[in-house]
Amino acid sequence: MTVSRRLFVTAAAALVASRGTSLALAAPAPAGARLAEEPNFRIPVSPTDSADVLVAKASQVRPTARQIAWQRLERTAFLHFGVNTFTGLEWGTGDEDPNVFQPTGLDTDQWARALRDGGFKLAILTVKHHDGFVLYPSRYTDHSVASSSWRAGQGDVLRSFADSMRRYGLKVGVYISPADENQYLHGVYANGSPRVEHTIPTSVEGDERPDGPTFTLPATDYGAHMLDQLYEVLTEYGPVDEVWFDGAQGRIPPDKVEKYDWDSWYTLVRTLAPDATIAVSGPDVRWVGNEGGLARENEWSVVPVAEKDYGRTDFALSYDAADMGGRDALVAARSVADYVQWWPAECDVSIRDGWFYHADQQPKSVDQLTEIYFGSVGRNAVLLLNVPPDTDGLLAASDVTRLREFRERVDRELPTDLTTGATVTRTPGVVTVDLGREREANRIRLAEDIQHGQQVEAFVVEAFTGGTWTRVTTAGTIGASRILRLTTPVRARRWRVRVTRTRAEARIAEFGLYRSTVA
Ligand code: FUL
Repeated sequence: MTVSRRLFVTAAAALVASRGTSLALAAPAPAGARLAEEPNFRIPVSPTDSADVLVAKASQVRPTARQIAWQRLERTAFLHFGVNTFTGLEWGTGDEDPNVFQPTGLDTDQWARALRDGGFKLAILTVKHHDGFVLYPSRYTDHSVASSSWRAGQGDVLRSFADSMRRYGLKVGVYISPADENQYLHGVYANGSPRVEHTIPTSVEGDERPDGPTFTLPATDYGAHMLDQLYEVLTEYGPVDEVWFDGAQGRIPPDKVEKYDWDSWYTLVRTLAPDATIAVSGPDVRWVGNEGGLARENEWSVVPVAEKDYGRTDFALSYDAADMGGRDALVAARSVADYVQWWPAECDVSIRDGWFYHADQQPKSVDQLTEIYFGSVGRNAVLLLNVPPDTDGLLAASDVTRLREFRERVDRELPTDLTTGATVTRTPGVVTVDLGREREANRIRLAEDIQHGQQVEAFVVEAFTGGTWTRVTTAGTIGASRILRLTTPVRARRWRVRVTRTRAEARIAEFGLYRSTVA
């Protein structure tokens, strides 16, 4: 496949370049081809598909390996930190004095310890928010930590963050805001420049970077700026597991619209960070549709999607539709959907009212966080809880305590699984456990083996009491993780889950029973 020194690869393939070798990626394949190596990740639908055909197609959709790994994380954290931390704003202006950024006590190990002790497996840093201020010294902007007198312009929050997270066993995620007020003020963002081929990374005078892969990708001036920054972040800070792009526009005048070069950005990410999920303006992870941390009662990971500008996956239905992937939703979306796609939900919510730290705000209570846990992880979604560092560069003591209390509470809600060591019998659609003696339970945890898709539409949990199988509770979807709470504990030796409606063969991977010690 090598033609002289050009390497032609499908955009999803990893490109490994030896030092001193400059390799160029050919113009990216269209998004459809990009995903071709993951054939069941999405399946085309047509307006003439019947309800049964749509459901059959949805049942054939499968997650990618990186999506399966991501869904297992369950608890992930967001860290909103930047100039807004010091100006008190939620959305910055892009013309801030970089010198306002003075986190004199920055201790990212403290962040990592608190998150680890809270049960979090990955953390996403706002490397760039809408103001355009970046938390590492970038070659491509002065609106960065390097322009602050903090650490004499030598500070690098991204470096400290990435090192600390890995030291404490957390994965690393980066949020790079597509909207960029500072680049707008510099006439780069939404400047009407044509989409033409750019060589990335853009060469900079005096650049002492060792040679690495180069890309030739279509982009506007601003699109190339994003590519250059993504390149820096993804080549100089170790492996990244989640790249977070949102859809917000910041305060940029509404008539100044930059049409983002999604296909080129995705190509770069897939090549430089092949394990990274691209969320939520991305193909791998979907915004749940609210910022309250709550998934739908029945949350589907297979949903109808529309392919928008330059390969961006978008909602076929409204982002906050009450039903996103049920039979009715599939039918309602068929005239506007291009595919049914594995696009699992991420629930982002802040521990405080704002995303950035404000001294007058308080963290949510343990009860609130627990409701969020059951409403997200308990409903087939991943929790993305924001914990904002303060002006010292530390997580507030109250938040650190709350994170630990939250973890302890979840541990008490779901202590030892009573089915450990139980006799398990499986028949089609039914899993029965015999605990050996009567046990009392009031929490039930279920999971499908999502390697085989998401299939269950309805199920009932029963306990053998008084000589007969008695209904304990009933619900709809399961997916990667479903947790049900009983208001009154049930005592029984034999328990079973019986799937009552499914799209294809149901494969129950987990059926756990717990006695919460909270109530
Ligand atoms: C949104 C942003 O506009 C908010 O400021 C925040 O970063 C949230 C997580 O995403 O799109």
